[in-house]
Amino acid sequence: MGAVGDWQSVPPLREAFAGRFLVGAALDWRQSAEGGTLATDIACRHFDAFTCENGMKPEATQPEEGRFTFELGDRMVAAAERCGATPVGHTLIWHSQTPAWFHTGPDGRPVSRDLALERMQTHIATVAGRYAGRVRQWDVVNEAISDAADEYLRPTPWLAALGDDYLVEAFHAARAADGGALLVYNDYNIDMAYKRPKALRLLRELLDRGAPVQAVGIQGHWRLHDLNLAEIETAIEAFAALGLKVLITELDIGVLPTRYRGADINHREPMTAEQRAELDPYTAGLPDDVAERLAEAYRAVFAIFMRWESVIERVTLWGTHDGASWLNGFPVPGRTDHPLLFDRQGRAKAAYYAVREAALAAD
Ligand code: 9MR
Repeated sequence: MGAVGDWQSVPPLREAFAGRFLVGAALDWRQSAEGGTLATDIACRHFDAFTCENGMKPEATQPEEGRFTFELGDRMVAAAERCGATPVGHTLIWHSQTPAWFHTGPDGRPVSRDLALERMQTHIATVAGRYAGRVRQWDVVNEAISDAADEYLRPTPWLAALGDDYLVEAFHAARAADGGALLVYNDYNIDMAYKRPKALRLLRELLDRGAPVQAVGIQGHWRLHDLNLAEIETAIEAFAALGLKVLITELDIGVLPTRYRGADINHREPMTAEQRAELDPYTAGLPDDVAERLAEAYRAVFAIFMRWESVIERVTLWGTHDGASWLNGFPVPGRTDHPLLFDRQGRAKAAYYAVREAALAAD
C-alpha cells in the first residue's frame, strides 16, 4: 500500500463506474513497458479501457508499405487483458501520423483512386484484422472535419484521392475486418457550435449511405478557462438522437493559459523567456484554488456523462498522470500542465475525488 492519497491506496476509479460505462486511459507505449511504470500501474488499477496514445497509428503499424509492426499494439492489448480492461484501437485512417507513402503513387505523384483504396483496405484489413475479437472499439476515421468556417471536410490526401467516399469505405473495411468491434468516428471540438453542425451532417450522411458507423467520439480536449457545459450536453443529446452511441475518447482539462482551442498538432505557440511566468505559472505545483476549480470542472462534466449514461459507452482520459500528458508540450512546448486526475507523483488529485463522487452521487 502506498501513502494516503497515492494511486495505490485510493479506491479503483473503475469500480465507481461499474455497470455505467467504461472509464479508460491512454498509454503511450513508446515509453512504457508491461508494468512497473507509474502510468501502466495507475492504468491497471483505475481504468478498464486502454488506448494506445500513439502505438496503433499508421506511422506505427505500417511505416513502409507492406511492413507491418505490431509490437506496441500487441503490448497494449496484452496489458489490457492482463488488467481486465477493454483494449481500444486508435486510429485507422487519419491525416496525421500517416506516412507519406500511403499517398504517393509509383510515379512519385499523388496516388490514384484505385491504389489509395487498395492501400486503405489492406491497412485496415491487416491492422483491425489482427486484433479482431480482442480490440472491442475502433476509432476508424479520425478528425475528418475542417475547422475552417467555409469548409466542410478537412482537405487531406485521403479526401483528394477518394472524395468523401473515403469515410464510407473505411467503415466498410473495418466492419469486414472485425465483425464485432464498435466502430467510431472520432474528432475534437465537435461539441462546439462552430463544428457540431458539420459533425451532425457527416454522421447523417454516413448513416444514409449505409456506412457501419455506430458511435461518435467526442475527444474532450477541454480547458478550464472556457469550459462550455451547455455545448457538451447539447452535443451528446444531438449525437444520441442520430441513434449513435457516444464516447468521450480523449478527455483532459488543461489549466494553462492558451489562445488556441483545438487539438490540431500542427498548431504551435512558442514561448519566449519573458512570457514564461505568465504562460507557465504552475511549474512548482498546482495551487489549491486552481486544483479545486479543476475538480469542479471534472465534477460537472461527469455529472453530464452520468445523466447520459444510457448512450455513453466509455469515457477515456488522455493519459494517466499529469507528467504523461501531451498538454505539457502543446500548443506551447515545454510547459507544466496539470490536466488529469493523478499528479506527477501518482497522488490522487481533488479532481479524482470529484469524479468518483459524481459517479456515486448519481446512484
Ligand atoms: O497524445 C498524442 C501525442 O503524444 C502525439 O504527439 C500527437 C501527434 O499527433 O497525438 C496525440 O494524440 C492526439 C490523438 O491521436 C488524436 N486527437 C488529438 C490528440 C492530441 O493531439
